[in-house]
Amino acid sequence: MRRIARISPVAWMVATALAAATGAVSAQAPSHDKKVTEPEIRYQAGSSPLGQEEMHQNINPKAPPMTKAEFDQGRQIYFQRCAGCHGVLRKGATGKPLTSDITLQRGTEILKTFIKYGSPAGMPNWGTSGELSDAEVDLMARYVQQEPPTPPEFGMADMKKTWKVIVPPEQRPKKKMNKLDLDNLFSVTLRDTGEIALIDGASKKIVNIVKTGYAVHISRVSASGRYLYVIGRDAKINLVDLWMENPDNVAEIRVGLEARSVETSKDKKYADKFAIAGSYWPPQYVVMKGDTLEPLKIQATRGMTVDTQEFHPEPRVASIVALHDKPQFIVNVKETGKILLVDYTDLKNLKTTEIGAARFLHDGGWDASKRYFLVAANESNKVAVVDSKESKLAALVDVGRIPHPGRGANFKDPKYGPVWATGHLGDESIALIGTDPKGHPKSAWKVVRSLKAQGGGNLFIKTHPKSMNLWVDTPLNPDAKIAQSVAVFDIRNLDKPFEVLPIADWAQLGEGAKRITQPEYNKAGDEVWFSVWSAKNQQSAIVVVDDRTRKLKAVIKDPKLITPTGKFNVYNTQHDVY
Ligand code: DHE
Repeated sequence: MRRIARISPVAWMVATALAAATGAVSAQAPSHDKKVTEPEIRYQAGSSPLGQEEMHQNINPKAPPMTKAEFDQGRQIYFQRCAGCHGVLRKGATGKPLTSDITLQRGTEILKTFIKYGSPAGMPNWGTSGELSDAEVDLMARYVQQEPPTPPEFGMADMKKTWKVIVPPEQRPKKKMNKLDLDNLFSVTLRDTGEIALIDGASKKIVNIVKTGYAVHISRVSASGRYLYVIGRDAKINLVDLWMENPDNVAEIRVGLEARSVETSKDKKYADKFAIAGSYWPPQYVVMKGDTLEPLKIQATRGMTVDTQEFHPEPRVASIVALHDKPQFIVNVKETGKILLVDYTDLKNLKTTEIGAARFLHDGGWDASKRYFLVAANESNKVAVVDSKESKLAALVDVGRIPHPGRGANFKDPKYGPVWATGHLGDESIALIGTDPKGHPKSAWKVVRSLKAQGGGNLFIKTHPKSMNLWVDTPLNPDAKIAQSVAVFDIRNLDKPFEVLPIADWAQLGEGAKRITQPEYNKAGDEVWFSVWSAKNQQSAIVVVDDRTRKLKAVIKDPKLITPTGKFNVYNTQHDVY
């Protein structure tokens, strides 16, 4: 029976220092002797829904004994707090490996010490902070000495068992049946209820709440603007038909046991024809029929790492983006550091170009010309630049600590010309990378300017072709004042200090975390929407700011608006406007 573990809003990086404690050195992972900042700890190790999956468990006779119930409890804690960094199979990911050959050597007492008291390498003090009881500390110290359980694979038969066409294409409207301005509709992630809210951009009213996957993550829009694809961390994809009288689900499928990314074919000849989703577990991607989600082609991503050319058993699929002028998807594979250009014209004879970039690829977006795709290799502190016309790596750019662009922000720097910008999780800098090798060759593919925002813990930045503002959130900064406000720069004069807007104060909510995240523009580019992300049992909101005056324009509050995080304006998402 698959129950999905509660996804705790703040994910922790538990076992990083566990590995530090065991002296585990792996050629694969970057050195973790650097001090891990608190925002990094708060974000990196995403909790995984795999904790609830039935898994085969080998008993290691050399390891301290555990009961079945203890295994199950240990597995849940591991997937809630450690898998995001150390991998499902504990072979290491952004964190070091925790395989039993390493952990057995250290033994229970050393492992317990690290779990209880933490370490300067950034391991939180799980015991003394009260997050884990002494009994749980002891349990985890024994658990990581056992063989890691192996979750099941998830192939075509498994996918087809979960695939449902709720409304067949032939029974769907032949034309738009509602009066909505779809270009200015927003799909809003309601993270912890497993739903999205469809909000009308003009009236700010909720049009519909649509049931989706658990711990829903992102939405993407089909080339025609008719279909919305929504993916949950549990790897469930929902297809929403925006032409229906009341837009709602028309198909769904699970593409694995854990996932984060979904995209759709944007080449003119293939508009709405295909969808693609990439999973964390199993490590693979699948191409589906765009209008029914029928799974067509599954492709594994297991393979050799770009740097040390060692086999990695679970390279997770991070961001995926579609080219607008070629029938290709760009699939970013985290642990191998490889970028795959997947040609979808002939799925039976799949052509893929594999581009070696840097490990720990995560999120990214197009430059303003939509020829270059820039993606953070976050734990490598680099941005990889893919030239989609030449199907080659154009550059690897060194940036600050843990770049996290979302899709990034494109604008014209007064001195250096067209740039793409990213913020960082691990420091307060904003890196502006020149993106115009023809017009500004001296600036191309280097950090031409580094701005200082409020602090570390940035997740998303945003601007709009019609805007003079660059917005920077810091939801994971430990200082509540910083986490509850945003910084905004004037892109006409980047030497001017940023202005801070007290977004959480404007929302006038009760007590609660109220982290401000993910600026998103409306279609006209004259409003910026911010999520005021409180805990599930506290009030959240969306604050709308007038982009020209930077004044408060509206606050959207509704009891159904629970843990809003990502917001995706249909037009801007369909056309990759950012
Ligand atoms: Fe995300 C995008 C992975 C935590 C909100 N997130 C992405 C993408 C990936 C990813 C690979 C790019 C998808 C694409 O473009 O195809 N996110 C992960 C994680 O592994 C991580 C660190 C841990 C986890 O638990 O999943 C994680 N992400 C979060 C959050 O905690 C956030 C802040 C709140 C939430 O809703 O879960 C969050 N992630 C987002 C958003 C985007 C995103 C809003 C899309 C940004 C965009 O503008 O496209």
